[in-house]
Amino acid sequence: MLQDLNQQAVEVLNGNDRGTYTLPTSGLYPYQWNWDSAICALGYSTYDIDRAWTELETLFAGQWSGGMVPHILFHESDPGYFPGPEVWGGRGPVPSSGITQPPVAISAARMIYERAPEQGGDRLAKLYPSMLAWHRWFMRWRLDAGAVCVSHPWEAGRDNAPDWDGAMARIKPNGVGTYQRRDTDHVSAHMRPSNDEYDRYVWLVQLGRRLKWDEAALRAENPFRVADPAMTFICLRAARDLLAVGESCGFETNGLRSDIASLERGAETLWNGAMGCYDSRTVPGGFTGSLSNASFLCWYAGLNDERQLPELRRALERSAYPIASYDPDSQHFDPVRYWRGPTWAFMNMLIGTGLAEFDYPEARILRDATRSLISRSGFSEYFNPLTGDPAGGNSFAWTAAVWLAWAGPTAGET
Ligand code: 2M8
Repeated sequence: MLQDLNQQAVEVLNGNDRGTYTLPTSGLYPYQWNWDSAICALGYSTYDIDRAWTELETLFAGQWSGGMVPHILFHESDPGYFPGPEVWGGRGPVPSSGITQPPVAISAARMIYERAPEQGGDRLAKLYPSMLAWHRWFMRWRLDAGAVCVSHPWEAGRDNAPDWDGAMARIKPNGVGTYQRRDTDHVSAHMRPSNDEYDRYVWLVQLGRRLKWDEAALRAENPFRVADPAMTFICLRAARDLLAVGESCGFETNGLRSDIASLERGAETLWNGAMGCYDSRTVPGGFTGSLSNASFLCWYAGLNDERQLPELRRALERSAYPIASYDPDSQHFDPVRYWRGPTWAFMNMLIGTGLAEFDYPEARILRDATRSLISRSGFSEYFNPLTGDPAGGNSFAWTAAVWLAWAGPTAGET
């Protein structure tokens, strides 16, 4: 039965494969998304190393001249998605959005290389300068006291997390005009962001386009800036991974040590002592009061932080199908509305990977819980943490990749 799921996972991944990149799921998301691709590459690496590298190479083919790697690459036009390339007006080598996503791809490159160094050495060497340029772009444009900020909820990837509510309320989406959402053609509206949120998402895209995605101009005019624990922790791990492969392969590593030290100091600015968790911080402003699945990525970042353990243990017990993307005891929790509560298998994998590296038994508990969840409810986009029911889109590439790379029985012991 679990072996059948291996086969099904390969089918889901291959079914979304467009040859050189992978759709998150056809219909709802008909393009290449940045951190989805990184997770898919890890899935491919369990049975096709060459295809795993190709996924990352296609992603970096969309890199802008300043180093930014876009969050969506619009390889082939598809009217089923809004906002498409004509709304974004990206200015890179491939039609794209104008914002990025957390750089899981950098850490994925290291993992795939280490899985089969003899098949990946040349490909890693070619990608490394592009990965370093992306890291430096974050350091140049996104830091606040060393923590990494997001400039749009879509840049965080945790689109409608309550973390952004305060910063979103600053936006008055006047003049956004009429547009047609396409996401609710595919998924029930009660599982998706609200129309008020969508107006603000689109308003921010229009602002970026008007400013030609000039980061300096956006820095001055964009009212949305939030230091995000997921972005900070993922950038911190990416920087450590660049340093590790750079040193072992003899690549340039200038500045990486001091960048790591800055990011570590930045992570500390996200520790909300009153809540006992890593929290987002609105800039300017303060803590957002958010205990989320992002709070538990400190171990993934290489920070063995025992202060975060009590809430982790509570999160593992509090819902039957952990880890909820937002604290179930918060008034903002909603078990099916996307990033306001549902469990995301790939976030569990990142959290579990970090926990395993520090030998915490919770790594195994989380992996086993994710295995049961996927066995019960399939390769859905996300899951209700209280009932385990599938939610969002189905036949989802990253959930299948998580099964192959981490949660399934052949993925190796943690
Ligand atoms: C979701 O985000 C996109 C916008 O980027 C959307 O709702 O249209 C998020 O879950 C994001 O993290 C993910 O990368 C993307 C594709 O799976 O979908």
